[in-house]
Amino acid sequence: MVLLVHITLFSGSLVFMTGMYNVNAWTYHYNIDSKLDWTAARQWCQTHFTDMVAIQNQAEIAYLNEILPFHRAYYWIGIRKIDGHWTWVGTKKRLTVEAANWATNEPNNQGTGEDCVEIYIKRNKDTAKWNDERCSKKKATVCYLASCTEISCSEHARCVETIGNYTCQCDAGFMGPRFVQCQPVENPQQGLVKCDGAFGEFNFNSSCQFQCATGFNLVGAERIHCLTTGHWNDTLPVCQAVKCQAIIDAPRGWTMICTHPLSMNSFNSSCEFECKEGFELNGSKTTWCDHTGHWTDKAPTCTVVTCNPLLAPANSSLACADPLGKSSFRSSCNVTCDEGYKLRGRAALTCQREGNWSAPLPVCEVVKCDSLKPIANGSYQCHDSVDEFSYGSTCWFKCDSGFVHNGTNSTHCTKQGNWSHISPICHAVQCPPLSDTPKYGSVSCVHPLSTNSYNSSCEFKCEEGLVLRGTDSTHCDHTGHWTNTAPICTAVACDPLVTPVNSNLTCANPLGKFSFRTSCEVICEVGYKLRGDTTLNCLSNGNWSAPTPACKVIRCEALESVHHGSVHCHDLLEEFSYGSECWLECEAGFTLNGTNSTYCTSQGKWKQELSVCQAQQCSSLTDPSHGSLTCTHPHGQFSFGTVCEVSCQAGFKLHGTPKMECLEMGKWTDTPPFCLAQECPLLSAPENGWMNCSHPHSLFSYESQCLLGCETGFELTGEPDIQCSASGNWSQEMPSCAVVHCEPLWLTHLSDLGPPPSMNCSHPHGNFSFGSQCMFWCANSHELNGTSQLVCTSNGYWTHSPPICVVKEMSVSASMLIYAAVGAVSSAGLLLLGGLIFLLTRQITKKAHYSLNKSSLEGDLNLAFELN
Ligand SMILES: *[C@@H]1O[C@H](CO)[C@@H](O)[C@H](O)[C@H]1NC(C)=O
Ligand SMILES: *[C@@H]1O[C@H](CO)[C@@H](O)[C@H](O)[C@H]1NC(C)=O
Ligand SMILES: *[C@@H]1O[C@H](CO)[C@@H](O)[C@H](O)[C@H]1NC(C)=O
Ligand SMILES: *[C@@H]1O[C@H](CO)[C@@H](O)[C@H](O)[C@H]1NC(C)=O
Ligand SMILES: *[C@@H]1O[C@H](CO)[C@@H](O)[C@H](O)[C@H]1NC(C)=O
Ligand SMILES: CC(=O)N[C@H]1CO[C@H](CO)[C@@H](O)[C@@H]1O
Repeated sequence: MVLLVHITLFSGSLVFMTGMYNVNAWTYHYNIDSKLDWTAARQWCQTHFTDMVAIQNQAEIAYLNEILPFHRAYYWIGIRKIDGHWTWVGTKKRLTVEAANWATNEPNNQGTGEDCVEIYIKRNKDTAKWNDERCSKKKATVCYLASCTEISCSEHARCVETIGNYTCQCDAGFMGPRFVQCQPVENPQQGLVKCDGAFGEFNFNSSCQFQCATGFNLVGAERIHCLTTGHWNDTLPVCQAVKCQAIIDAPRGWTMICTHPLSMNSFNSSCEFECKEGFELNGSKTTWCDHTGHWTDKAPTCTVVTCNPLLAPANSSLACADPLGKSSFRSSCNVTCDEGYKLRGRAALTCQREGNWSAPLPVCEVVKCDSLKPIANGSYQCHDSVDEFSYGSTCWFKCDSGFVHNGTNSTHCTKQGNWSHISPICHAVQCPPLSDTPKYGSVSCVHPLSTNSYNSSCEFKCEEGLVLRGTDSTHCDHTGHWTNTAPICTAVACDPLVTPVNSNLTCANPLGKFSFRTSCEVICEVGYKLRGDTTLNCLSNGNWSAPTPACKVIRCEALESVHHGSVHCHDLLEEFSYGSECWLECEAGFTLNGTNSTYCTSQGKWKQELSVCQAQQCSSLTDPSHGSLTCTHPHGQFSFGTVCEVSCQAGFKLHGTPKMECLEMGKWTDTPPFCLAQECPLLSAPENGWMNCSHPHSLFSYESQCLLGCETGFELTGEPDIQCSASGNWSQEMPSCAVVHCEPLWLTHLSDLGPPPSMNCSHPHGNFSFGSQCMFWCANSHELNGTSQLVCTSNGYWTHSPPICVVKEMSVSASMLIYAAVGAVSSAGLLLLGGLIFLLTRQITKKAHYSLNKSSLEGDLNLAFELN
């Protein structure tokens, strides 16, 4: 018999972070009716419930001890020895020391095969403790029914059974409905991080993998994991630039400039090398720390710069100092030339930092003497040991025939470049000076070389008129002697001279009386002049230079008679000759201008020129205004004999004598006349008008012009302007001002009209003219239709149309008045002809023209007034 005891302990409440869920609690079930071995017991539990009891804590033990009834064989529980270890069969977990609840001295494994465990429920000793027993023993069974089901807890949570309750425990890394989160991770400097996980980046169970850029090493963990605690399992790694070994720069002769963009001597650091002055870099100029931590290039070395080795130039010696090495930077050399040689270029050379010498290699040239100039009248010959005219050359001199020298015969070029002796000069061989030049003769010599020396030659000549006796030339020969001696000269004679009349003769005779070179002078007496040459010379041909001269009296120019005058003279020798005196006299009406006498001088010229006779001068005249002057001038402008006549322009009249003459004493016969404008009759303004005049010359005379006008109500008869003509007449009759006329009024009565109105008019200037005023009235039974008063205006119209008379309070349509008017123009014309007298009067009476025949109406009258 199986007794199933169902114990419901309590309804559990599971608390999640977000809420509470009511679930059924787990339950314990036991079987005390049938005792079963351990395997059967477990089978029973598994068949009817979940499994054998698995003790989890002391509370549970105490609880079981309390609720289970006592049984002599006690109860199996779900622990068994497997492979020598006590193991919970439900979970297959080993029993831990802490969880063990063994009775005293248990497990003792009495006998063998005590591999199963019982619990002493309600035992006196060791109650609720455990004991190991053989599994084949039969005992009571205690089972449990799990309250946890698959749906008890959500994903990532474990359902934990408790007594009468269960708990949902989140799996590690989970927290209620969320994930545990770690601090987000960012890319490290110069690196990359890649994070992922089943539950999302940076969440529990995610991991991050780090990687560094080229040239950087990762320092720290390559991968980190997000722990259930929300922390990363390791610190964040960093990327560190790869390091290169520092370059040792001590004694290698260069300087280095490095840049370290990342850190000292690390990836991307670079260095530049430079050698000292005069040194050359061997190797790379730059190096760079690459991503592997090595410098791309080794540090270079510096070697001294060398110049091309020098060889001593020809004829010299070379001495060098080499502080840094043979023919290297700072080496200096000196070139010294051998004796007799001269340096061209620089003697001192230094090797410069670029590897070149400071100057080109000099050369030693042989010392030169000036080249010898050719010797005049001589020659030389040289022997040269090195070069022409240079150190070691020797030359010998020689003069041409007829020449000698007084120096050394030879010279040589010294090491200083000078000749040991100067070149000699070859002088021509000298003759003695010529001692005897001929008297009255001359010597002319040619000295091609020097005075009186070899090749000089002389020619002898006698003066003109002298004759040579002997040889005429001589020559200096190469022995220094003249070939001939000098000759002698003799003179010729002319004919003797006779003294001319009225003169004196004086002669000079250097070579004898009247012979060659005699010179005679002829001088005339006062008042006489020489004709011919004054000096006569005896020429070399025996003739006189000119014929014998004569003395003649001095004459002046003959004086001719003068216009309007006469000349008189007194003579000393002859007429108009030296000593003659003359004077001038003028006719009446003429006067002398200047001196009146003169005389003939010894030069044959008149002392003064005789003046002329000039006509007497009158005052000069000009054209009068508005006139002109016409003159005749027989002896000059406005002078004795001039006649002038004045005439006036048109419109002007002459006043005075028109003709004038200039008299003998320089006075005019009359005063000059003048021209006055022609006068017109005087004018005055017309009656009832005005006048405005302009007078260009004088009042109301030629070219005066007047503008005329009338007062209001008057009209001008004629043109408004009037001019004074050249003949002294006005251009028209003087116009007058006539009054303006209105149409005369008279009344007519047509048969079917009423009586005409009565009228009384006043006429201040004339009938029905400017200023006339008419009054109208009607008979008792009638009254006026229209105005009672009409006035004649300045423009010749009435102020209104005339009125008519109509029957009082009766229609006047049946009756009609006709007013007739005669043309105002024709009546005005008649009035003028009548000379301001009102001739034609037409009385207007009540009855006079009551009936007019039809023809007269049509011919002269209008049927109705046309008033404007
Ligand atoms: C069930 O367990 C939870 C959490 O362990 C607790 O808060 C609750 O009170 C328990 N319920 C009972 C009925 O003991
Ligand atoms: C290293 O140098 C190179 C070339 O100059 C440049 O392109 C690169 O960005 C540098 N790297 C770093 C990390 O500075
Ligand atoms: C006359 O004429 C002159 C010049 O034309 C003018 O200045 C002046 O006013 C005039 N006088 C009259 C009264 O019209
Ligand atoms: C016309 O008028 C004048 C002046 O007013 C008056 O003397 C005269 O008597 C009048 N004549 C008639 C016929 O009324
Ligand atoms: C006066 O005359 C006008 C026309 O001239 C006419 O129209 C008017 O009727 C007349 N008046 C009377 C009272 O007759
Ligand atoms: C609790 C959980 O899901 N853990 C997983 C974490 O990630 C590894 C693989 O990376 C899995 O094997 C675990 O099961």
